[in-house]
Formats: sequence, structure tokens, C-alpha cells
Amino acid sequence: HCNSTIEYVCDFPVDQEWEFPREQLSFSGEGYGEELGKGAFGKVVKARVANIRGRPGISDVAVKMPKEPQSEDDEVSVITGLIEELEIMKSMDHPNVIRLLGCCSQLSEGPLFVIMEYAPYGNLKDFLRNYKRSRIQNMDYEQPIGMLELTNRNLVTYAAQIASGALYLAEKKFVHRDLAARNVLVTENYVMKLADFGLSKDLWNQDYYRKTTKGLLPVKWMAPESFDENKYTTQSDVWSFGVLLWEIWSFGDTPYGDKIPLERLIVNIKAGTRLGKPEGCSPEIYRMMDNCWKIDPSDRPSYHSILRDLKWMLQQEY
Ligand code: ACK
Repeated sequence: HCNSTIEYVCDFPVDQEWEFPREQLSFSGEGYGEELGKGAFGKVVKARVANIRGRPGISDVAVKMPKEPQSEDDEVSVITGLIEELEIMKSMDHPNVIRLLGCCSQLSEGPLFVIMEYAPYGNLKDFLRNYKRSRIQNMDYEQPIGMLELTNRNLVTYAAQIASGALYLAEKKFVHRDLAARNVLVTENYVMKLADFGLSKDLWNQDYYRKTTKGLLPVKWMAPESFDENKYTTQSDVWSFGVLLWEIWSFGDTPYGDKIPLERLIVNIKAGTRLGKPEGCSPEIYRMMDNCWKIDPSDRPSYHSILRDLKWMLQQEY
């Protein structure tokens, strides 16, 4: 492992291609330094920086860092989980996958920072829920002023962008295991990007259930072979993509509602029960999601065919 370009600090190699001077990150000013979100292990804070990775001028960035550990055990899994996510992000390069901009990994100088592009509109689930809520509140007005109007065409565009990112991951033989609207970020110009490649999940998020050695599981997004045999493949990600389509067309509703016990849900799925067609969703889109929920993984569509069909739909309407 020893060569002149790699130094070791606390057992972690310093990667000169990505290392960024931490003193150049600014956490002060209106909205900066603010916590954007928190997981079980990490937190994400808004910061700004000048001239990072060839981006001229000041850029907003999101910095993921370890949360204050609760116990010694935590501390180790926090750092290794974050390092793992960092390494995955280094290998990604696609317009619909959140971009890594740099990292501060010299732990003798401060905490591990994973610097990524900032998503001004947050995660897709909340984005759609907020849209739906503001729509309902504005119903009395004929033309809500300054309000984003989400047409079916916008939704198909979002789905195509997410499918494009998912196809890229599949081609890299990367299985996401947690495709869901909460893990899609809405960036500048409403471009959708896949995010959250960490395996450590928020213990308090109701979407996750059943503790195993690998942590909590997002059962409502999982293919039957994943919860039965712990099998994760690109085709099990396609099942989750189908649930993500359902979340888009239901504007961020919780799949199967809040009340169903997950044990019962698993029985129902095996018996053939599926999510219903959201209001306003076309039969073509519903057929696409329903096809993602075939019991036999090889009967589910490939991302190639999903993307082709979505692009075809975009060509039909104008
Ligand atoms: O779902 P959220 O509101 O959006 O909460 C999570 C939280 O941090 C933990 O992952 C938010 N988040 C993550 N990455 C980014 C980013 N690049 N830009 C903006 N918010 C982010 C995410």
C-alpha cells in the first residue's frame, strides 16, 4: 500500500484527488451551517465554498459528517459507514447521481467531511408532498401566483431522470438497495439525482423496519426475494423503482398507508396484492409500475426498457 502520494492518518488513506482544505469551507452566514437533515449516524449541513472541483466562484455545498456518537461502538460504525459511502461516491459520474465534490479525511485535523453538491429543493418525497399541500391550500384561487405547476409531463421527466441514474448504477453493477423518493434529491432546475449510498439508515424513520445485522429494512420498497432470502439484485432494485413511481404519481403518499402491520403486508404481497393506481396516473404508467412488481425477478422490465418507454411517452405529448 505504501507509495509517496498516499499518507495515512488514523488508518485512512488520504486521496489527493479528492482531498479539500477544510479551512476553505464556510459554515457562516444566513442559512449556512444549518442542519439539512440527520440520519442515525450522520448529519448533513449546508456550507459554501469557493472554486471547488473546477466550479468557478462560490458554490453552495452539502457536507455530510458523523453525528456525535452515543457510544464507542457507534463511533466506529459511523466512520466506516461514511467512508464506505464516500468511496462509492468517488466512483460515480452521472448527471442523475448526486456528485461528490471533495472530502476532508485528515481526522487529526477535524471530523470526516463528505462534500457534495447541494440540492436546494430537498428530497423528492417532501418536495411532492409540499406541492400537493400547497395545491390544496391554493384551490380557491384561479391562478396561484408564482406556484410551480407540476404536469404529468413533469412527472414523466422526473421518472426518466431517476431511471437514467438507476440504469447507470445497474451498468456499474451497483445495487442501491434503497431506491425510494426519500433518497432522490431535487437539485437546481428540478433535476432529480439519486443519493444516499450509505447502508446506515435512520432508526427513527418509520419507513424502516425489522432490525437485522445489516440494520433496518425498508420493507414497503423491498422485493419479496429481498425480505425472504435477503437477495438484492438490479431486478430487486427495479421492484423498488416501481414503488418510487407510485410515490411520484401519488405526490409523496406513503405506500400501503400507515396502518398495515408489515407482517401482514408481506403475506399480502405474496398473495398478489399490489398498490392501486394513483388518481391521475395514466394506464401506461400504472402498467409500468405493476410490471416492476412481478414475483419472478426476470419478468420485471429492465431499466433499458423502462427508460425507452418513458422517453417514448415524452415524445408523444408536447
Ligand atoms: O430528506 P432530507 O430533508 O434531505 O434529509 C436528508 C438529510 O440531509 C440526511 O441525508 C438531506 N440531504 C442529504 N444530502 C443533501 C444534499 N446534497 N443537499 C441537500 N440536502 C441533502 C436529506
